[in-house]
Amino acid sequence: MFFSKSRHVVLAALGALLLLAPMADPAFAGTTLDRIRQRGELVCGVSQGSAGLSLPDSQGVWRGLDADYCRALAAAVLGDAKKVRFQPLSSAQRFAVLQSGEIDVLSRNTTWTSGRDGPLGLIFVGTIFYDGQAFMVPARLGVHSAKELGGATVCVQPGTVNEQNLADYFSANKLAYRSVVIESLPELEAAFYAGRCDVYLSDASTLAASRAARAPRPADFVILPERINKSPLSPVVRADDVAFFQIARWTLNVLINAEELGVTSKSVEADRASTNPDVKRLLGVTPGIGKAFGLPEDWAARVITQVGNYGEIFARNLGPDTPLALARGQNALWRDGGLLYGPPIQ
Ligand SMILES: N[C@@H](CCC(=O)N[C@@H](CS)C(=O)NCC(=O)O)C(=O)O
Repeated sequence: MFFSKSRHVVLAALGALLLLAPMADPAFAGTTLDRIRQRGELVCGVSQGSAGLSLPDSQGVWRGLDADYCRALAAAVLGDAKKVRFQPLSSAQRFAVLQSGEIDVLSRNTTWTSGRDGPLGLIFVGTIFYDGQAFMVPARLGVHSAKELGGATVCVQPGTVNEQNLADYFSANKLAYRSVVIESLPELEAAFYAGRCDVYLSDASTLAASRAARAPRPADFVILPERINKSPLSPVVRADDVAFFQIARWTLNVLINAEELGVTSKSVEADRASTNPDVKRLLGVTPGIGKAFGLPEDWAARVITQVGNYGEIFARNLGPDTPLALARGQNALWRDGGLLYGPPIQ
């Protein structure tokens, strides 16, 4: 009797779960765009805090290149860059949370690799920042090259490409090492700056951010010159919604094209009167860019007005006037010797 009653309870609970499942899991209800519009905000997965990329300021406002990409996408799909809910995620959590539909887009210093783009049911939007992984060490060690790191203790976060690159680099160079794996970035950084490990391995931008924001004395730490991999950072969306993927990809392309064409947040209004055919298409004065993606013709104009072009976003978050003081380097436009190249809006 007890058994059959409890079995009924279990079956009823299962039934309720099955009924609720499609509603509970937003990934299965309509298109991503519909859900964003119904909700009235874009849910964007960011890091738990990396200066220049995604980090709340003293007022709690998220700042950084990745945070601004979320704003640009919100301006594209909702017409308002402010309609973003930022969801901080650890390295290990990020893909599962996107797969489950809890967030619409992951914009979180995530390296684009074949092992992630293919099998996870996810798709990478396009490179927003060309990075490379590097080692940071205390200056007092007197180390000038990664080749001198034999026998070092290395702090590394799980769920990152850093872990594998660490093993690959040390084995290729026949160097011994010991890894200290710490999931939470604040804890990892505390361990590194307290001297519990000799080396902190991550994307060079993350290291520069950490040193500027968290080192007790930034000058006491050196980022070694070697870049041990290519680390193209890209936003990520689910692969099952191609229309949303294309909006995400062309939002990035709009930011790059706007810089190429010299259209800035300040110049958009005046540029509507431009006679340059590329500018007219970008701003929707010559129609096409709206229809192509099922958005209003002025969506790109709103993105640029509200968030700026790629160059403005870079300067605001990472450039020489910020604590990170990064040069454009590979993230300059192709015509300036960098890798950024916006496919034509036509
Ligand atoms: N780009 C690399 C590393 C990304 C990553 O998660 N880096 C760590 C620092 S080592 C980070 O940003 N953590 C922030 C956090 O956990 O909130 C990847 O995609 O695997």
